[in-house]
Amino acid sequence: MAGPNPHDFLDLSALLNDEERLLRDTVRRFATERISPGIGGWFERAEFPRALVPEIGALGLLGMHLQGYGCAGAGAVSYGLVCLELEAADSGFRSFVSVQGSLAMFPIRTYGSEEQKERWLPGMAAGEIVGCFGLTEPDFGSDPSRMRTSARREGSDWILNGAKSWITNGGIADVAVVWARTDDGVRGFLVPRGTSGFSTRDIHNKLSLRASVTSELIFDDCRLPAGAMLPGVSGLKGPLSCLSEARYGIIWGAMGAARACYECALEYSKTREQFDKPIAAFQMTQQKLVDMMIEIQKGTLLAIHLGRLKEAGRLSPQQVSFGKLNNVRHALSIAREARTILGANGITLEYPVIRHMNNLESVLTYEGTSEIHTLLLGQAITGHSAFQ
Ligand code: TGC
Ligand code: FAD
Repeated sequence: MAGPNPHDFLDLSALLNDEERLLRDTVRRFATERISPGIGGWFERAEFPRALVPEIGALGLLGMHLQGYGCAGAGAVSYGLVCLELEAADSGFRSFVSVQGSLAMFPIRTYGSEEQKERWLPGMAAGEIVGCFGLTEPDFGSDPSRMRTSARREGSDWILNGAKSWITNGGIADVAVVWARTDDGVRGFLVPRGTSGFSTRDIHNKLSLRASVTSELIFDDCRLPAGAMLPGVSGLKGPLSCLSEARYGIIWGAMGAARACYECALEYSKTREQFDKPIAAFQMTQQKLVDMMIEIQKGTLLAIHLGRLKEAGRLSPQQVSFGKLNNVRHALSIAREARTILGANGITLEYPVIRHMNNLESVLTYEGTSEIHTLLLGQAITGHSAFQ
């Protein structure tokens, strides 16, 4: 009898239904055929291939976990599998899908007016309209409650002033979901590209997530009509609820990046020979590969469990923090170990490992740093807040 599959040791595939497996295989094929051949070059040239966005839309992956307005209404595990397969190619593509679906479309779907939903969502689902999410500011990252960006009333209009930083898709977005302080607490605004007083500036010289656009958003007396505000939510719970959605996708995505590193290191170790033997035959290499494989299987099992809780409407933000913290830090350590197995070859873009490793440094920081998620969990188990 054949032993367990080195690529799915615990047969986690058996925990998925036929529809989920079909979706996973379709997205894996798309990633292998359409992303993997170009990714080394895009990363090196710091390019995001926007031309692929309508293809991703045509596959039904944008806002896929939302209902109506051209969205697929898929389950949480399906959405997670998509994140995993895209991030196995590159974190930049999972980032794109997270921002578009969970951070831009989700607040419009959940908190938007009927007019806002009809205006933006079908085009965003199709990949014809790109969105971004502006919460972080130059001086306020982990603590967005102190944001300075403000919106004040002038007649029925809103006047937006301030700046957002580190915004994924900022420079290519057709619409920005921007969170600003008002007399009525934090509110969300939909700011179309081209609005007078709104400009963007891309952030260059990144050594991580190079195949992803990251930008500043600048608002200088930017005038918006009354209908630009999201009517359905006020307070920080608006943006924080979006973060729960996107963080959920990262739980899965991180395992995709980790899997790509493990598979690359496993194959490399079987063909690279030193001291007259494949390096896979050395105990220390096996220790590294086994530790990677175990953490990937555990992290993927965790993702499936959290996905099923989400589908049952029982997933808490703290459980999302558990998954994000655990899976991203293990993915980063797997990428670093895989890099050592590749020796010198591990530092080139000829192999995916160092690209994933560098990308995961951003993934560890964005959507709540590992320290913030540790504090959220610490608060959940002790009852004491240690944020300040
Ligand atoms: P706190 O007092 O705890 O909460 C304020 C209100 O929000 C509610 N809430 C949530 N609601 C839904 N989901 C969540 N996850 C929620 N967390 C909190 C909370 O119940 C409360 O509601 P109410 O009704 O009582 O007002 O807020 P705080 O100011 O103490 O903040 C807590 C803290 C530090 C955990 C929060 O600020 C935080 O998570 N900071 C990290 C910031 C962050 O993650 N930024 C990410 C920016 S976006 C990004 O990185 C995109 S990268 C995308 C990519 O490319 O993939
Ligand atoms: P800081 O908050 O300044 O933190 C610096 C260090 O201090 C961290 O280690 C942090 O954990 C630690 N720290 C802070 N407070 C505490 C505390 N109370 N206790 C212990 N340690 C603490 N933001 C968006 O709004 N939209 C986006 O689309 C977006 N995309 C991004 C894309 C990329 C590539 C990157 C790198 C970031 C992106 N971000 C985005 C911003 C991201 O969310 C922030 O970088 C993140 O929230 C951390 O904020 P900061 O960088 O200002 O770090």
